[in-house]
Amino acid sequence: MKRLIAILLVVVMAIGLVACGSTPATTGGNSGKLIKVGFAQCKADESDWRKANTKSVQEALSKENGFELILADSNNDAAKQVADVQGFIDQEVDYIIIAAVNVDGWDTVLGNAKKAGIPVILMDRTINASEDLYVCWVGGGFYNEGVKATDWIAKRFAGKKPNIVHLQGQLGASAQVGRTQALEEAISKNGWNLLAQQTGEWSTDTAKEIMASWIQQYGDKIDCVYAENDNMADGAIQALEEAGKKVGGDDGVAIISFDANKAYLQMTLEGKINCNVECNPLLGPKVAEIIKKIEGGGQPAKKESIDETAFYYDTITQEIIDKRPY
Ligand code: GZL
Repeated sequence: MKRLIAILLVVVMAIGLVACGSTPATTGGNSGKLIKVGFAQCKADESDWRKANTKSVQEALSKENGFELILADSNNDAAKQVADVQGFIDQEVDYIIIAAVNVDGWDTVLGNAKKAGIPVILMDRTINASEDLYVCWVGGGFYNEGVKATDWIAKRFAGKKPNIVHLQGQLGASAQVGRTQALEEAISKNGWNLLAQQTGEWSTDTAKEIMASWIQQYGDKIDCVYAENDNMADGAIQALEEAGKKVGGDDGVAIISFDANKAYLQMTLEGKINCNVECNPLLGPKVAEIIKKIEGGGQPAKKESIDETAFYYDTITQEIIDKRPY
């Protein structure tokens, strides 16, 4: 009997707690209490894209907008990022945003967040975990981005079997997984040659080093560079130019890039990058909107992918670039 009363008591308290946990006791809306949000970023300055993304979240989830944002930078250490999220749970934040370093390793900590009644929003990167462990995901379609790029390669090298070198993003990041999958599928479908493949960690300098060694190894055999972000494409271009190789245009080493940050769209207009596939970093306002929707008792869509396009050296204009928000 005593145990039953105890259990009942616990259940009542738990319901009370969950009620407190899932809909923060007070919202920025009517009580003026700031909505406390833990933001687990992968590496805040890993690329121009990531810097724009971090800024977008900080601006949208500002105090003026009713938020208290706590940024945890995992420096691309997946284990640290999981610990950062556990830290947010222990701090009893109202919401958690995650831009996952790695697709795997999330079940336990997201289970803890769920038990604590803290809604989790995945931003940009997807993860391999059961969907009931997070409220929703918002971001770009990485596989489709890759298909846009391989479609361009198929057109440029129609009837040929180009030799491709592949600069991958950080291994295990969903952006890398999707863009790599699209390339590997196109290579096997079209019989293209993958000369070399290595992670450039999203970094210009790392990509430049790797590209310099590939130029040593393969010289003029390289027909195309598939770089999984703008910074790595830039590194590859620098190495090629320093080796006196013709880059981009109609007859240079073809350069594929992803992100389409403004500075690199300028390089696309200059013909140095042939195809630049957009990936929009300005996800802050969308995340703020989702939180406010939940605060208002609404349920956001489970998946929200942002529209994306691609830019080509032979069709882009200065006017297009000048209108770009990032
Ligand atoms: C893509 C994002 C990737 C960018 C890189 O959405 O995850 O991470 O392509 C960034 O530039 O670092």
